[in-house]
Amino acid sequence: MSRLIVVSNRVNPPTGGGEESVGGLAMALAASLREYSGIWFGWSGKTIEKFTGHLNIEKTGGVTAATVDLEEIDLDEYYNGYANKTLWPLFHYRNDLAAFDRAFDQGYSRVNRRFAETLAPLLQPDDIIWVHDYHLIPLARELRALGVKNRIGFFLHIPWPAHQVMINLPRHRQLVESMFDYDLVGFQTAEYQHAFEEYVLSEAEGTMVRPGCVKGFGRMLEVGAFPIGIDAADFARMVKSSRARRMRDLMKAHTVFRHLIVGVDRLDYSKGLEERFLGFEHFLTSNPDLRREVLMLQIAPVSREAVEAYQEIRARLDSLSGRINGEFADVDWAPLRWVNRNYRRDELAGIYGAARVGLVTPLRDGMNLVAKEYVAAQNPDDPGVLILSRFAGAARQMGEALLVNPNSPEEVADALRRALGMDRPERIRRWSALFDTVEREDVVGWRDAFVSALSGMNTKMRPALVV
Ligand code: GDG
Repeated sequence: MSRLIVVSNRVNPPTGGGEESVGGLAMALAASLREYSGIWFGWSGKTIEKFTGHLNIEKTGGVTAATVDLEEIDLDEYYNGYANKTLWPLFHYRNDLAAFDRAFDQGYSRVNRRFAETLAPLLQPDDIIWVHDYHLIPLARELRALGVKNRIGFFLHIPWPAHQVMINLPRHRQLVESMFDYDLVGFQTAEYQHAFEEYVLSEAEGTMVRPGCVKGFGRMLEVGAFPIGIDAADFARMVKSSRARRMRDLMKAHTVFRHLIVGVDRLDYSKGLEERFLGFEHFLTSNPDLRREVLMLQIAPVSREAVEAYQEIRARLDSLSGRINGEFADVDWAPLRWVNRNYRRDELAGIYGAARVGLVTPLRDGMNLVAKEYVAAQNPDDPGVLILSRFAGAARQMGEALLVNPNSPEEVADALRRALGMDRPERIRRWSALFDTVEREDVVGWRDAFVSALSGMNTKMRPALVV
């Protein structure tokens, strides 16, 4: 039997204290590895003056973490540079924000090579390697160059853009060709998978060998859609915890006679926060009768602060929230609470549980786990309503939500009005269907589907040994 080696940019094993780091990928991987006790390899989050390739090995919460420190310049060029100033905006259709800088490109290749050189000596012949996300697209190529013959899979957590968007990337062929060194490439939805296939057909002399197998650059590659889920069982446990209950009671006490509308997102331009605020403003303007019956809470812990676009969005939202409160607030009420703090997961569960509406309106999102967490936190007898962007991968699985175009303030405002007026039987009917999906298609199912497709067998893997 094989060991499972998970590779991602950051390694954040759970601390067990509920204070895990923010971000969908970290949540999902921690949950994936807990059961396998596998090895999680990646960057430590620390920098050193000169890269040594020294491995820090630590066992936390049932997960063996093997991490390396990177140099400051690696962070600038690879993490803040190519990953977050080039690929992230481009893959989220923000070509206007994408920086194309040769130094970023070189830093990206260098760090992928460093990761490969550090990881390769740890590998045993029958290990299965699962690489995650846009930071590490060429990792398999680097590993193959070192003679690694293991099965290697890749999962992209963010959207794969349409062909015409993708070709804005200088040297896009080189990047995509490197993906053919994987045995399996997974996407969040069939739509992203098809966009990838279309790229290969148009740009790489490609053909479809059969559904799920594409030929390009003269080589074959298995591809598939593996929609990620949340750790539904763990979330259900957390919803019942005393901290979650206390938070829910606190929020309820703060919103007596009012409905709470909640948004929870990393502070990121892809999450559509400005458009969401404008939609809420439109709702307040066009529904004077409902105005004083609502309170919107937007939690948005800051992220990627070293990237200018992220500093700018915060300033714009500060001013927009000031304008909305300035216009509508009264002596005893302000419509919008805008908070940049990071909350514990159990507290978030309590906040979701107190909210009559979950407002999840990204402009583009690979999946969006907040939508699933909101559903998982509802009281089955009196659930809230999920308003979800059509452009989140989650919309493909969550058709019983109120689906909206996040760019349209009218649609967002109409959906808010509809959600607030929805009777209990309809809320229960929609929520039950959503909850069913969230529970059935959870993170464990996602992991098992990907790993068994990659390994070509359904057997459970043996726990990894500490190296
Ligand atoms: C990427 C893709 C894809 C948020 N605020 C706090 C907090 N969070 C947690 C949420 C949720 C996670 O962060 C965010 O996950 P998302 O899926 O919504 O978004 P990304 O971070 O952009 O994740 C995304 C995901 O990868 C997985 O594949 O779904 O499309 O962009 O779990 O609860 N957690 C805590 N405090 C906060 O204040 N503890």
